[in-house]
Amino acid sequence: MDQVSMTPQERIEKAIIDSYDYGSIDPEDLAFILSLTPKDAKLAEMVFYAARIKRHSLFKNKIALYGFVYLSTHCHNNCSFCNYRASNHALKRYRKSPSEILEVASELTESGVHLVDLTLGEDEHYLNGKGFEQLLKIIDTISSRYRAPVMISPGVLDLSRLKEAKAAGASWYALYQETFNRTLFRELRPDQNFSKRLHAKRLARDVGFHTEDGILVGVGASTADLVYSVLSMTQGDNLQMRAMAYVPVPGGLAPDPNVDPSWQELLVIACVRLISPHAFIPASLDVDGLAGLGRRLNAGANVVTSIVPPSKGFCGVASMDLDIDNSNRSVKTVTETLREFDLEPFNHESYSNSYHVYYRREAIEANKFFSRDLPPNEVKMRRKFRTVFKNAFSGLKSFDFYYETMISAKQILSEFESEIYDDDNQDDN
Ligand code: MD0
Ligand code: SF4
Repeated sequence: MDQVSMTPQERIEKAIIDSYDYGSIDPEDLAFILSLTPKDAKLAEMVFYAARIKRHSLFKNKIALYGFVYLSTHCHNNCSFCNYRASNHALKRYRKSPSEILEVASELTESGVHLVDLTLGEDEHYLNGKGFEQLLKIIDTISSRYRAPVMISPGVLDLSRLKEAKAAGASWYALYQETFNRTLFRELRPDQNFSKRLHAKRLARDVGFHTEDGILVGVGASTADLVYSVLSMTQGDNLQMRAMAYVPVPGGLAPDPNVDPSWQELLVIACVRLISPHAFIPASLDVDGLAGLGRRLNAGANVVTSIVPPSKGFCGVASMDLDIDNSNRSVKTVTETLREFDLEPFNHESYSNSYHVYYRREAIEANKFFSRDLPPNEVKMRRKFRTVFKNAFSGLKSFDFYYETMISAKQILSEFESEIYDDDNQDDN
């Protein structure tokens, strides 16, 4: 059956089954999913549901929590979507001192975050000379003394700085491409080099970093652009991938009137989960605060990012102060929300073990379903998921039926849990 003669449900089923069979989704089907609107909520829920099952198959009900330290809001760049662009003279900027940074990082790790994300604008002070050495010391203290993995998000770094940061103890490098359409990229990140930015992530992986890439939605990308960006990003060997809705900034890029960016963000999250089930995918508190967390988790995210302690004068990125000083961005409030969705934070050891999912990815991608090289559990799990979906979808008469299937799938999930995790070394108790 070609895509044209399919019903919308059939099309989505095909995309989901393809994601199991081939680890990818046809561009046309992806375009169909990414252009669903809030009016198509029931169709979208099929995608979100499949994304949750995929998340569960690799991560169970465990979610990672990342602390966020925006240590300097000085920046020489002029990104049109960003409050901290150099041309925004209306903004009061700050540059925190090493002791302020360490104080907030230690508070975050004590509160239970799994990782500390050190983010800064492209600030000459911290990226050169003495400032960079201070930054290296900070990385070293957090990773060795506070024993927390460190992510750095300092913009494009050259190879020697990447090596130094890695040697100091950083393990993650985040650098968002925002779009893979180069024309749009020039509008978003004027005077920056698309290829150099992409290459920096490759260099980072070469020196041993895990990398994160990201797409910004609601900035005027066509559906085709968005499809291209999702497919490009998921081919890029990133262990973490995100979508973030554009929060309009005063005097900056005008928001795209044709899309609801927070909604489209959910669709991208779910599609990335289907294509790259092993990925860490953030639900950021930075866009819609705590209130937006549930729907992002429902779409298949498995990391809560942008946990920021209150009353310390540290900002977010997309939203500068949303939910910070009311303490809504804390491990405690986030954990309460997780519970409402039958989810809970990883314990710290199982968080580190969860990386192994990534290292099996190559085997998974190369061998797909039926290879004998896959661990027996993996083969079993994949066969079983596929059957569940086939059965659920072949009997699909109406959405009511679909919702019934969802309930019985809960049952099946708990069965998976024992099967997949029993002898698979990934248990975390
Ligand atoms: C977030 N505000 O996670 C942060 C930021 C940078 N690595 C991350 C965009 O929402
Ligand atoms: Fe600077 Fe980053 Fe903002 Fe661009 S997005 S202006 S690099 S802080």
